[in-house]
Amino acid sequence: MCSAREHHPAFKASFAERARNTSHPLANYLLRLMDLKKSNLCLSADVTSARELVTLADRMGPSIVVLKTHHDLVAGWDFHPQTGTGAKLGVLARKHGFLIFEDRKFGDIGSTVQLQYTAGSARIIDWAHIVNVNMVPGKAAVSALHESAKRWRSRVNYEVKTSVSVGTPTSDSFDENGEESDEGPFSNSSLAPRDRPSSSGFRPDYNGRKGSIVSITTLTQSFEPVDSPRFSGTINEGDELLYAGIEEPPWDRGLLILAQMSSEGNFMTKEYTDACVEAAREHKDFVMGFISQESLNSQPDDSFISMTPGCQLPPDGEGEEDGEVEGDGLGQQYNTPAKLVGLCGSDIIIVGRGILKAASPPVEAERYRRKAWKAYLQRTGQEI
Ligand code: 5BU
Repeated sequence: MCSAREHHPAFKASFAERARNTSHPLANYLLRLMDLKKSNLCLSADVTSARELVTLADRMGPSIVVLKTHHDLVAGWDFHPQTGTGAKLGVLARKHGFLIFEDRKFGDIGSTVQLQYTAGSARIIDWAHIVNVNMVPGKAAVSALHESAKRWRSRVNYEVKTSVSVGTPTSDSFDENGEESDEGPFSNSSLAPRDRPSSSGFRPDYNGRKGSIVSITTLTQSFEPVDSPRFSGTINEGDELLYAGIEEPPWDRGLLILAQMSSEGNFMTKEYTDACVEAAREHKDFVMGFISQESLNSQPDDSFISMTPGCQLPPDGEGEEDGEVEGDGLGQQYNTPAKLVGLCGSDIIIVGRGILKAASPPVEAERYRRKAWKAYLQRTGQEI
């Protein structure tokens, strides 16, 4: 089911060693976190209410290194940048030591994916450390997301204070070129992502022509450095803790390229997968790895992380490690952590229903964590 990659140095290297050879700031952080927490488990938090999601993240946080979300299937997602669901997950991520991965699978032209990443109600880039891209539209989606992440990174540790005054419009208030930022045509491109004004007194239309003028709003901004995005919402005071033994994650965002899928009969050919690897090498300081069914490191200096969905264990006690696991009847196929991590060289297993549907999800998460970690130790020849 997977082509062996054991000849690549990363296959046998410990996560700590790989961290030392990885220049990507977030990949470096994640590998060190895995080593510290003895976990290579990502929980796919596919629950349908924001309340359940936040509770789940808090309960499962101790076992995982990545929390994977699909924000668009969550009812009641609160979009407030400082107190909303993304910010709450951020607090829990710092408390338990995990990264947030929004499994958004961007798959459109460059300009659209930039807007989907940085704008809209969700402003995914503000709260998700990691996102992924479906590269079917071509490599431009990767470079466009990279560009957005760089722009966001250069502004993010400045909080913007805005003061708003309303006055008479003047003709030179308009951008005659109709230039748009990656946050969208109606946004003020000079503002940091976390504190844009919600409305302005005029709106150029999409062609850059002057819109109708109601009044003109003048914004005065001052930029104040901040160390980290602090949550100021309703989570208990005591929850604002930091996971011990490692610093907070860097501001640098990471991208995973969707190189192979777990679903039966998917159309991701070898040619497509190879093109994903090529794109990753072209954007090494942004692409941290792949969603794939095996390690895709092949050139000597490749140090990409492979994260793998389609993972389940047979029930406790029934040939736990080597047993076959049936698919879900809707196209999903499953393999065990032993196979994915031990044989195929995957680094992180992504598990949803295998954990979520268990009688005790935290106990089951620990069982998955132990199995996936054992497979990693065996692969890298470390003592169990
Ligand atoms: P499961 O309950 O463990 O089957 O959930 C798997 C999750 O991983 C789910 O959120 C999928 O959307 C996601 N997934 C996947 O299953 N297979 C893939 O190839 C990719 C994502 Br990409």
